[in-house]
Amino acid sequence: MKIGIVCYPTFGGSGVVATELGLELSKRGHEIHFITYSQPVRLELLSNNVHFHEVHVPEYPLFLYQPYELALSSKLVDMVKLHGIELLHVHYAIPHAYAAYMAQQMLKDEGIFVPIVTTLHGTDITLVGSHPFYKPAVTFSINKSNAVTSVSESLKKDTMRLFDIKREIHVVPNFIDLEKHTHSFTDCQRVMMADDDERIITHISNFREVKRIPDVIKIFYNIQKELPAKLMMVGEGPEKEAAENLVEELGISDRVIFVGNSNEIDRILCFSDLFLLPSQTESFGLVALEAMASSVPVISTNTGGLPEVNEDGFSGYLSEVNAIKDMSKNAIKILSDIDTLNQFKANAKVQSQKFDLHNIVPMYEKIYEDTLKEFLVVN
Ligand code: GMT
Repeated sequence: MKIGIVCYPTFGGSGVVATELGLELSKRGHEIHFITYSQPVRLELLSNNVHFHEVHVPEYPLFLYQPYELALSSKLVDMVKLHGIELLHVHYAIPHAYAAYMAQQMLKDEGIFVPIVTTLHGTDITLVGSHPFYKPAVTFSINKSNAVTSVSESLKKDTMRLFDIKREIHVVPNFIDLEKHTHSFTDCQRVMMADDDERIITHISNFREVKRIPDVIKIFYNIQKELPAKLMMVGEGPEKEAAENLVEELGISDRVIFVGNSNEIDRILCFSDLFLLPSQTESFGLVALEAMASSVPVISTNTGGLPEVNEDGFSGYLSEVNAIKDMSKNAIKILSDIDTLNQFKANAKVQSQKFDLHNIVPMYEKIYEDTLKEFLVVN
């Protein structure tokens, strides 16, 4: 099938899922066209089956905000016509589902029929999408999509609760390529990061408020009082500067390493002992799954889709949002005894196998086939 994929091409989880999905679909014989405003960060190689088409938004002084949706809709129309794309899969409803619907209507006028599959990822529904300023447009574009998927049961429930949804939502959990996270000993450059007796704790995110970055630092502060440890802070975002200040205030600058954005997440996770994700909300927590696939147990909050990913007392622990003491205590419990740590590491790997891409990507293929069939019967 010829599939157009629209996503945010950045380090965020929705872009990562869309990119990994496109790459796996291409291996399974589909022709994939990424249509985004820049090349997705995880898309390294283009090939006969993987194409990238950039959406340009020319600047014009009259506009305070450049009309990205308009440029995206136009690009979708052009690419569908040029490459014979049979289906559009848009990730993150805002504004992708809306732009895809406009493209679909323009194409229909020319006798070309292309169904839209929309995948809801998280804040497109919760923090951003349900805001009164966006809600009517988001409701409309979800209802007008030809198939809708959400990345967790929890996100599906939130969508049904927050919007007036008139169609089925299929839950297709995020997935992981387990082979990419299976390391040989030589891949792990642990010695460069910490002494032998030190535990390495990692946090990876886009440093937005929802990630509760100060909680990460406070939990680490409590851990390092009990045992030798280092904290790796990976990513960039608005909360980073405040995080650096807090680290300095607490006098732990020599034990916290800010790495910035990285395309080598698997290498960092390879030498990590524990992952911290104390988010306010998280529809799934893809990064927790990436950690577990690298045998790294997860201390997370018990919010949104996280309990569907991280099994309490098995792959890590779940605590209430803001329960810094509880998360510190659980982290220390895992880290202070080597047998316990090794058991949790093994469990984390086992838990990640539930999300093997070989089981999940066919769920998307089935949705594409059914949607295309139904759509062509109606049109
Ligand atoms: O919604 C966001 O914050 C952005 C989005 C992204 O593009 O990174 O993250 C969401 O989608 C990810 C992939 O499905 C999920 O793993 C994240 O949990 C989810 N973020 C939130 O719900 C806060």
